[in-house]
Order: sequence, then C-alpha cells, then structure tokens
Amino acid sequence: MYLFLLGLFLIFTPVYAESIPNYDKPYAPIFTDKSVYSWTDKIIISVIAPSWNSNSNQIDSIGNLESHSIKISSGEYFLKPYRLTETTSNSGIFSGEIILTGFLHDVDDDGIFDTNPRTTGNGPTNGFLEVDRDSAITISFEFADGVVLVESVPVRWNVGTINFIDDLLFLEKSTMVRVIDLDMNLNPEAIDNLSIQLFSDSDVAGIEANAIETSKDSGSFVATISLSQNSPSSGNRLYSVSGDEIFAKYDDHTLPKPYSKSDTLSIETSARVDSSIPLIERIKNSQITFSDGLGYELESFSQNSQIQIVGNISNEHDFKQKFVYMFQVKNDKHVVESLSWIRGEITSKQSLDVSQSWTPKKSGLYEIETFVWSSINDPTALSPLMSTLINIP
Ligand SMILES: [Ca+2]
Ligand SMILES: [Ca+2]
Ligand SMILES: [Ca+2]
Ligand SMILES: [Ca+2]
Repeated sequence: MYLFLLGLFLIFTPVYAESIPNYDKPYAPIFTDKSVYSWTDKIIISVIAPSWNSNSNQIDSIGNLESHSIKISSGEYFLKPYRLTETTSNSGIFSGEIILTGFLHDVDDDGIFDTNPRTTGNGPTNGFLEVDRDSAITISFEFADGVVLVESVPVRWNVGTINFIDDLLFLEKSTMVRVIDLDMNLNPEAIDNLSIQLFSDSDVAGIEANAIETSKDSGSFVATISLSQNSPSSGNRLYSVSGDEIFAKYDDHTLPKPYSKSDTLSIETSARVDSSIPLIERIKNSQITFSDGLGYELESFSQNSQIQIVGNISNEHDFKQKFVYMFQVKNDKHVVESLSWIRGEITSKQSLDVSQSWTPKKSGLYEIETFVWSSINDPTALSPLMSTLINIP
C-alpha cells in the first residue's frame, strides 16, 4: 500500500525544464521605484523571481514569452509582452523601465502642446506608454500557468510649490527661486525648464525668469535672479529698492482633481528685500549737543531751566529709510525720567537735526541716551546707542 502511493507521487510530480519556474515557490513580487507617478515619469520595475533564474551563469529574462508574459498597461494603452532582464547572472531579480508619455497638453499656455504621447517598446528599457491624468499603471506577470501577479501604481498631477531659498533678500546680490512641480519633468532623461514671473513693489511689470531643472529627473526647478537698485530690470535681473517686497509666481497648468485638466493656478511667494548694509550701520547717530530756547549752545546747566537736547542723524546710503529717534534721560539711580521719540523718514544723503526739550527738576548726574530704531513696533537698532553724562548743579 505504502509503496503504491509513493509510486503514484513520483509519477505525478512534474519535472520541469530549466526555463520553467518552480511551481512550489510562487514568489515573485513586483516592485516599482515610487508609489505614485506623474504623467511623464520614468518607472523602474523590479520583479523578484528566483525560480526564473534558470541559468546561474547567464542573464535570464522574463516577460517576453507569450505564455508567461509581462503586460504594462495604463487602461486603454498597454505594452505586451514586455521583457525584463536579470540584474546580474545569478540574482533572480529582473528589472526594466518604461517612460510615461502623458497625453496631448499645453503646460505653459503658449498654444503649443508640450508632450509627445506614444506607446511603443518591448523591454527592458525602450518602453513608452501613454497615460491619462487620473489613472494607474498596472503591471502583470504570468509567473506560472494560471498564476498572475499584479501590481498597480497611481498616476496623477501635483500642485506645484514655489519659494525663495533665502528668507531675506539683499540688494546687489543674487538669490534663487525654486519651483517643485513633478509634472514639469516632461522628459525624465533630459533637463527641463519652466518660467517664473518676478516683480517688485518698484517694478510691477517685472521679469520672466527661466528656471532650470536641478537634474534630469528631479522635477525641481531653480532660477537665479539678482536684485538691483542701480540698473533697470533685464534678463534675470529685477529692479528693486530696499524695503520692497519681491513676488515670484508660477502658473501651474497641471493640476490634480478636483481641478479640471484645463485649469490654471497661480502659485505665489514673496520675500522682503533689504540692503546688504548691516542694520546697525544704516543711520549715523552723532553726539548730542545742548542749547537754550534761542538755539545758543549751553555751557552750563541749572535746575528748573529748560534744556534743548539736540541730536543729529544722517543717512549716508542711497535709499530712504524710516526711523524712530529716541531720547531717554536717566537719573543717577538709573531710573528713566524722560522718554520721547520722533518718527520720520530720512532720504538718501540727508542729515537731520532732531531736538527735544527737558527740564531737570533736581540736581544730580544724568545720563542722556539716544538711539535709532526702525520703528516703535520693530525695535531693530539702525545705529549704535549714544550716551552722554551731564551734571546739574
Ligand atoms: Ca541567471
Ligand atoms: Ca506649450
Ligand atoms: Ca527632466
Ligand atoms: Ca502641476
């Protein structure tokens, strides 16, 4: 009885030829290099199928047999059979790639289509496949008779992002603007580019800068621009003055649902432009002097008689500046007896006298401090603090 069963087992156990997989180990997961793709991406496909490594001394292939084919499909379009080749002669891992070719679409609103949709190729690296915006790529492999492995990855468009690489921009220096829109990597084997509009408070017409893809397959685009107050806007140079806001705008014509395929969204960012001169050197604050009510310089002081404290600031730079000039009087116990300020704007190369009256009520030693801030709300010092000691007899 036992011998009879064993005999049957031997008879019915199939014996495979070298090129046919081991049915007892139906292990062949399919992998893609990303979990989501855009419409013109490259897809790298790997299939782990050790049982298809028929010859450990040579590179084997899978997918090109009619009986055990690989099909790569995007709905109505497909590549079949598609051949994948072993990564090394004994790896049992098979790989290949295809390039998605999207559909006819104008990505920059110039009236000209920017894609070349086509479906062609039989592997392992020459495949091109048309694909729609909201679809999926399905890879199937008939691993063994009646055993079909399937992997599916979604394809969709993305909303682009834009940002300045620096938080604060400086005049007469260059800066970079970056757009990330994976949908604009129209050719994953070449550097693509797109245009960014830039304008400033001082030049609302602005410029159109060309942003270059950072590598062949990054979908990240960078434009280098310079900001100048001495030259008009031209090329990648934008006219602006200190204090301007600089705007960068990218029009995304490749938007995901719920947008329609023909929708456009302007993606914008802005940054403040500042002079490259350090803040503390923006305004020159001179030593104070003292005068009487008629403007004559005071040689001595006395209790209960009014003193005019006269300060002077100058703007040696070629841009106008807003400022707040502060007077502060402290007694010998460091208690503030008087605090006042003058708010104003100083034009380029201008010198301004600022004065404030003060009447000492008691004798003693007083410290008079003057300082310049950019505003009451923004206590950024535009010059070093100046301090003077006076004695009231
Ligand atoms: Ca092999
Ligand atoms: Ca176009
Ligand atoms: Ca590219
Ligand atoms: Ca997009």
